[in-house]
Amino acid sequence: MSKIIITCAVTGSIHTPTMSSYLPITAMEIAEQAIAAADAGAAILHLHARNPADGRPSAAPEHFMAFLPAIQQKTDAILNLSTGGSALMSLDERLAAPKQTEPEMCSLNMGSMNFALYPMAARINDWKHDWEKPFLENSDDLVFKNTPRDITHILTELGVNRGARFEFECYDVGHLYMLRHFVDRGLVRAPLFIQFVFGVLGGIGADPANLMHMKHIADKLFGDSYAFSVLAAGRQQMPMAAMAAAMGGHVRVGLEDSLHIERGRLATSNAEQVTKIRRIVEELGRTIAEPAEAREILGLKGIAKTNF
Ligand code: KMH
Ligand code: ZN
Repeated sequence: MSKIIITCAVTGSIHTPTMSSYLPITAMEIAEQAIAAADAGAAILHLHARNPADGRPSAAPEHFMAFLPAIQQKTDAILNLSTGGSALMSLDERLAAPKQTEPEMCSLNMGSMNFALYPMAARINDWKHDWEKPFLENSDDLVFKNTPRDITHILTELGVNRGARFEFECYDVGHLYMLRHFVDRGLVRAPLFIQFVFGVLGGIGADPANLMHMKHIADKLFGDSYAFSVLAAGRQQMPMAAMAAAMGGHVRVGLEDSLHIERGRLATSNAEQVTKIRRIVEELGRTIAEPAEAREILGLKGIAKTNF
């Protein structure tokens, strides 16, 4: 089995400040936690920005630029910018920072879908900020829009024109077929890095049988021209990542996907989750990839060609 790439998704746009005081919000918090996660073994840092005033998800280039240089000065980890942003943002908003900063890697969501966060609101009474409750509750009538035209635009603007490679986020089996369609159109080339995403309400559930099936279909569609990684949102984060590691896949952890380190206990940092999954994968006999090795596996253009 090849070396295992640990991705850490540091803050995301799903969780809100009330849910955990450990969720990084300001540029300094995001940078500190990202650097510590890299030091703990994450080769890829998957990054979103937030408005430091109230923790609201942001895609503003100035919010990204407040932490990207600071992180890259302290680590050679691969900085992977989200193009998903949050479902409330327009595609232009989502792409402003990656277009300007030209990262080595970006996420790319392979289909439009429901992205229902509202069950999380039911568990909270006291909110830190006014925006949080409606943000979560209104996800019952929100489409996370990633049409074939959107995907084509991202592949062209960031991939063809700026040399980025992608973390293809596949939340269901149909998204694998959409990815194959883009391979057939010549807009996507090997080696593919496919993130199997489990446990988002609107996508496939976090169930071992579903991981087997996603892998089975990906094997059929992409043969040996792809590598897979697994993220599971919520409490199945670690078990599903461990299963991926045992199957020869890569893993993603981080507070974007789960706020917990174990049942009933909040993770105190992203690094704590990275340390835990590193311990699990090493106990399984696998070796983690350093950033340089991950760049080689993924065929990235290198830090020198970024613009931050
Ligand atoms: N939050 C994850 C479930 C993106 O940033 O493009 C998916 C994600 C999407 O990371
Ligand atoms: Zn993300």
